[in-house]
Amino acid sequence: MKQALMMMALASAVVAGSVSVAEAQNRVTVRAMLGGGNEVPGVSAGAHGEALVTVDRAAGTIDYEVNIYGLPTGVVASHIHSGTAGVNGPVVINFPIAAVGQSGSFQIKGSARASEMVMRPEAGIRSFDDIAFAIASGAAYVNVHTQANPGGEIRGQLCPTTAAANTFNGVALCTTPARGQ
Ligand SMILES: [Cu+2]
Repeated sequence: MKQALMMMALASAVVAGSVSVAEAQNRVTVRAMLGGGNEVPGVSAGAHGEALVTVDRAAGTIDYEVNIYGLPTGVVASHIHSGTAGVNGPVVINFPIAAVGQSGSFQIKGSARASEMVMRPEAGIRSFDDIAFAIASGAAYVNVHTQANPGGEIRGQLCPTTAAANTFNGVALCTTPARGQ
């Protein structure tokens, strides 16, 4: 009896383990530190920010939270663009801006589904998964456009913490320290 209970406990632990592995393979969270120096060409206006983006392939969603600090002029748009560090690329996700023209410190937060994303075949972006893999591997960036710098005032490359943190395919074109490191 005792042995049977142990076997049951072991079996449920194995099931629980396989569920969490499946979830990990479907979900990747990446961060970006946003600054004017990351723009191409660079901008020195003093604002900065941080973005947290979670790609969930099972749910078909990309959740984003962008904290912006000390923006001197009003925001006009913010996006995720396809492109590696140092390269400008096309918009793939347009963040709805609740208060266009807002300056200072504020947050942009939301969730996008595939139907709200922009496919860019010319940049190799033809599907939700193409966007998911670009974000998870460091081939996408967050950009904040303002009245003073409509081409982009602060930018941050979305990077996994390590190559292993990109559980989609293990590719990391850049890495960024986890919070607290
Ligand atoms: Cu943009």
